[in-house]
Amino acid sequence: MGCFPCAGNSDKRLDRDKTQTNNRNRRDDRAQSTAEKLKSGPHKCENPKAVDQSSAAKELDVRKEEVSENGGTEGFKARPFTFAQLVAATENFKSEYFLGEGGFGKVHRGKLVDTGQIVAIKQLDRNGMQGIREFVVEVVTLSLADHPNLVKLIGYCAEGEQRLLVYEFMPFGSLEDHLHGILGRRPNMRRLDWNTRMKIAAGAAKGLEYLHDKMKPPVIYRDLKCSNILLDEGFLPKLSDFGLAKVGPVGDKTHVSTRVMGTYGYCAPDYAMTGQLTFKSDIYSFGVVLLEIITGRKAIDETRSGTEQNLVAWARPLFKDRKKFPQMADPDLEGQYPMRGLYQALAIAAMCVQEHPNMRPLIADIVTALNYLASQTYDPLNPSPQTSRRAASSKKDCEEGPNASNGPRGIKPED
Ligand code: ACK
Repeated sequence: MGCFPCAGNSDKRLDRDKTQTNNRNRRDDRAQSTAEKLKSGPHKCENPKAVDQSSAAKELDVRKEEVSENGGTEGFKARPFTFAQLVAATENFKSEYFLGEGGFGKVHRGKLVDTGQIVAIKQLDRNGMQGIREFVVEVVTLSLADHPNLVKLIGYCAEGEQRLLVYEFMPFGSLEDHLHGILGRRPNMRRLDWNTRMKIAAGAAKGLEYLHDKMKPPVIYRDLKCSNILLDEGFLPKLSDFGLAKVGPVGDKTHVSTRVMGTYGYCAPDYAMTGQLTFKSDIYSFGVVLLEIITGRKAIDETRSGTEQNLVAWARPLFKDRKKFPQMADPDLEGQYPMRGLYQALAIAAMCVQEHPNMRPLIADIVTALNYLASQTYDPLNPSPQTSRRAASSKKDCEEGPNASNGPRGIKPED
């Protein structure tokens, strides 16, 4: 197969005004239907709304005990809230505190009355049982996780029909906002510079590394995308929205069989086709995010024509022609990036979005490579002769593009 097919649907989350768009509809039921068209077989798409309600409810019952006991489970740190406390924190979900809408439901900024802490409160959309399952997964996953690159879950509310999650507030919004949305266009908000982009990429990779390599049991994120990378002060990135997370394969298993979920444009083609979820599915999504960071293009952009609509489909032929690498840099960078750094970042992205999952690198190697890139601070006023854009038009630098054998510290695809 060629690149992942992208039959004309896009992630439409452009800015806060458009966040009413329901992510659930976008999530890869589309990838699933595309995959189904290609391969009708055992992995039939279920309608998320038709998720087995009794099993979701059962799961909730089991988990609710863990959740409502608060502390009964080792490492469990989230705190229970009453609905009244969250109504008070948001002044009854005042519209001016509305931050946006994700796959799970609406998100409001709030201030906890007892501690004064500013928080983000996500309210489960009660129409979908899928949301209830996501609620449980998110509470359990985030309660057990503790890493500076994962958004902190402060608490939850499971009262009557109400399901809400309370997070630390991320004042700089999402990476999506900055790359493609209104924040990036605001006159008082500067475009992300190269150094910040590399720091964000390295931080997001560290969050993913924590899920894959440090959590016990390891977790596959399954929904890595720019709108799920939230930014703290200083542009510290944190992964959020763990509703689709899955415990990774254990023992000698290589994959988990699931129904295909995720977001169109970010979903690995192998996972979309087979329903077999692996850690490498996340690596593909990470590659798409990294490409967005470098190019400023969206994973799916319906305003573009033909193969340009799908970022990976657009990038693949360019990866083969190193003279074209500078064309891939975000025009908003206005040429202010280190050419060698651009090549190396593209090399990492190219490896991540390879079609064959085994050829994609491990997250630990990506972290090492991106840490190196993030440490190479680029000064546009004083670009070093070796890394400046002009110097890099030399043959030598061109030979260090994505097709060169190694990226920083020799990142290699898995054997
Ligand atoms: O892209 P945004 O500005 O960042 O709009 C979305 C919206 O809520 C739906 O997900 C925002 N959001 C989610 N969680 C948080 C958080 N912890 N802090 C700040 N904003 C958040 C997200």
